[in-house]
Amino acid sequence: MQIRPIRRVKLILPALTEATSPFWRPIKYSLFPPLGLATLAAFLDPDLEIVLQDEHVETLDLDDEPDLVVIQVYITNAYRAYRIADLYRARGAYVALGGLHVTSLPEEAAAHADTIFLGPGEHTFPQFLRDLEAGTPLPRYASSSRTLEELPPIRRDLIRRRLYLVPNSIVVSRGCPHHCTFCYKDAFFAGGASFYTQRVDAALAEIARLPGRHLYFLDDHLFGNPRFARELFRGMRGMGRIFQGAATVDSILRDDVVEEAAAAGLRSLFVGFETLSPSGLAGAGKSQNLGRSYGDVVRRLDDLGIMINGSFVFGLDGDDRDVFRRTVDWAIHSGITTATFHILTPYPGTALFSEMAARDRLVTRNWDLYDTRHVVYRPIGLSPEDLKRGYDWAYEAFYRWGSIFQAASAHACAKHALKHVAYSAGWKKFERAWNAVIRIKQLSQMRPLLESVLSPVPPGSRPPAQGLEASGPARRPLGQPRGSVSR
Ligand code: B12
Ligand code: SF4
Repeated sequence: MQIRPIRRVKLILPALTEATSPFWRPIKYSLFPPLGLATLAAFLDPDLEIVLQDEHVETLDLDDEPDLVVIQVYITNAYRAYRIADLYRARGAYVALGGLHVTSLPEEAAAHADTIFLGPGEHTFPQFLRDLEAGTPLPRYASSSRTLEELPPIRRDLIRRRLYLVPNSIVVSRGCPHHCTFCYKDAFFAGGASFYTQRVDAALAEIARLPGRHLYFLDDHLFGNPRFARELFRGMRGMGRIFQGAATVDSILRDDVVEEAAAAGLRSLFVGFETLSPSGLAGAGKSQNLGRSYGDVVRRLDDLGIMINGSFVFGLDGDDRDVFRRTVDWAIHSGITTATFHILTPYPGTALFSEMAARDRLVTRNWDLYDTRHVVYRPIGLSPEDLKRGYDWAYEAFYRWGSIFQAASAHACAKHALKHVAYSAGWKKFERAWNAVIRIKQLSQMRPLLESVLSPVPPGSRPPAQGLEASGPARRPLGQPRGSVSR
């Protein structure tokens, strides 16, 4: 093809398919800006005309004439991404596709791109730009060199901050040291290191550049390298930040990193509990959760005033019709603040996908349905209908007002209980209010509210921390399992 001189560059995050479905929750998709694309934009010559558009928060302008189009492809925006790619290619633009789904299924994506990228883009994208300038771009670049050192500062100026509740999203590591069979990470990081961190001083400098108080670490596992995490949190002390992040069950119990994090401003943590069943954990390769007391995890975080977003997956082999009730009961009685439930989803490229395909258990390859809300495989021990019904029931049951108050009452400290109600209800009970705020483009006005809900509970108002038992029940004994699921 004839490559036009590159003057105008457009970076696009197409809307996930949910954007046009009844599941669309504008607030969920107005949380974080497209950090990956802003990271890539840093490698472009700043003198170029660069536009970054996120279809979750704005209408895409598709009437323009960029010379280079860079599109990030997730599994459930893949078809939309391909349509946009085809449109721009027909107009003579050079189209580059990358991201998780392109890495999983490069042949599929290649039909819609001039160049595809496999894996993280920090090294391949600048190489591509050099090749493009020389007139010799390759059809495919696969990342093998992995480091976050010496990277140019992310082009956050291209992000329209006021359209997001959490514009200060940040990643200080990539990947994760674990190997759960359903996770994207082994496939995405194939061909090189699958867990690596920034240098602590560079991470601290990036944090210092972020305005405001609140941060959200999008790292898969913020405590994955304890030495790095400890130094990072020590460096953050005194910066006056409050932040959220994600970590594994074992890392919370392992050492003092969680205390360091709390002292630095950690106020809420996403924890992958996934299942209460040891055989389910073993089957999913989730050995880091095996034999650990979830009750201890909850107690330790609660004692530090850290709210918990628990992640749970339904449909693992061995799950029966009672799994929904058991899981929701446990989450409520343990005082989990927010819960994210998933229907097990075999993403292409994962060990789980290969296994399901080999056993002929996949019932569809319509990627739009791979959103963890649909059953796309043949479950064992549950019918697909029971699985879907149980999943819907779990959300409904966990976020009932009664459940929210019951879960909040599990905290020993009244202020923590109040924050629990505010955070959980704020996330799930005021959809219309969020929609109105988003419509008038005033989401940034809500940030102080989020910050006040996340502000620390003064140590004096908390009961003294209890010692950690080797294992034990959650804060309260579990309710008796109560038969099969009903709505
Ligand atoms: C933020 C986020 C979201 C946001 C996404 C919006 C946004 N603005 O990005 C929201 C909240 C909407 C979201 C929703 C969901 N998410 Co999400 N999310 C993330 C999260 C935590 C961070 C993404 C991020 O910013 N990473 C940091 C940047 C720097 O990396 P990056 O985006 O991957 O970009 C790099 C590369 O991909 C590459 N690249 C990307 N595009 C391109 C293009 C070109 C041309 C090139 C060269 C390179 C390139 O280069 C970039 C720099 O290295 C990831 C976990 C993670 N740590 O990545 C999960 C993750 C992507 N989400 C996941 C899931 C499962 C979901 C949900 C289904 C959950 C649910 N049930 O609701 C939904 C829906 C997603 C879907 N339908 O596909 C999974 C995806 C699994 C998969 N195989 O697709 C992940 C990996 C979490 C996990 N560990 O399982 N998510
Ligand atoms: S611990 Fe989380 S991020 Fe790490 S491999 Fe497992 S699911 Fe993926």
